[in-house]
Amino acid sequence: MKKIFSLLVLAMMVLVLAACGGGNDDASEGSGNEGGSEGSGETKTIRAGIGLNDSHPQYLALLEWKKLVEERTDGAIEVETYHSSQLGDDRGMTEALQLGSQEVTIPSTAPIANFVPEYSVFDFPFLFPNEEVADMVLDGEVGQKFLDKLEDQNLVGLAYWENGFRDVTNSERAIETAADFEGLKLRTMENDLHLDAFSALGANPTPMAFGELFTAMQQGTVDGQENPIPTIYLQGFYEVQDYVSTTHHIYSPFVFLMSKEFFDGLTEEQQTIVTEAAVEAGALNRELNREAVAEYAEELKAEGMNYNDITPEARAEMVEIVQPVLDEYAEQIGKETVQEVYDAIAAAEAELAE
Ligand code: KDG
Repeated sequence: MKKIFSLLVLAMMVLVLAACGGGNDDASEGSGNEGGSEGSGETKTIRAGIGLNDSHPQYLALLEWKKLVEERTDGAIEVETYHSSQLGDDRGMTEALQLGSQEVTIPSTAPIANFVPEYSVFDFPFLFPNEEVADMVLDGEVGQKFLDKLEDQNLVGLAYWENGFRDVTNSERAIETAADFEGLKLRTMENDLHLDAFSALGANPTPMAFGELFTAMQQGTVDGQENPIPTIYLQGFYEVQDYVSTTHHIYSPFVFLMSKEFFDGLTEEQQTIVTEAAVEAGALNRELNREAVAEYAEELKAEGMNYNDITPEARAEMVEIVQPVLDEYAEQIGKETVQEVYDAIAAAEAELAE
């Protein structure tokens, strides 16, 4: 009797404990803490990882986000930042968010298409005519609709940041026309549309995590790659590449992702704080990135890279060559979804032209 009574008391105690904070243990293992300023007072920790290095506008803006979140939550949320693929590659980190073993990552839309196939539309070559139109579409209704699609994947999209217009570098030749892609071993992000588009252009593309890229170029495993100018300069690609050609073939948005489990564990006020801070720091990311493009293009020339722009005719030829690939993906993604994006782009262009 006495024994059962003490067991009951014990069970009661465990239940009471679980009710008022047991989750923390679980939380501390993976998805942050339940408490926070309004809650139990325990600090919640966010591990935020990216692939690019600590001099890239993406990381500088992430540090700004950290500052805003820690200030506005009076330290109830602490942010640990990791750069240079320290926590893994884009796909691995996104999976870690789904599992709740990491809280934040900011990949390009290309790897996200492996989780939400509709995101491939954002990587349609030559889709966005310029950054202003991209901002209007991504920060508008269509952009929000795509962020909402992430919830089914246990992810929350807080904002769009900018990777930028992607250009091609390689160690073989200048890309003047589509024919210059012939047989070029090109690294691409892990995205089937990128692979199919570069195959259609005659290149020999291979998907690879960002963290492996520099070594692959150094060892000649690949002849080249494609990324925006700030990445080409700040990651030191000019040390292992001779040619940079401003194809501007894809405008690459970043998506600021948070683990849904962690986000749902925040108070409403904290959810607003992390989201508003992601939008504000995103504006800084875009500003720094656009300044960096102009500045670092000159730096690449100064570093001895052979720098060429492509003509509108050459770009039109590339658009024509990849169009059948886009038609195929539009079928897969859903023509309505693709048309919605095209309509939003046309509306933004019209508004800017007024
Ligand atoms: O931090 C983001 C990077 O991991 C990645 O998205 C960079 O554009 C990129 C690439 O080519 O992998």
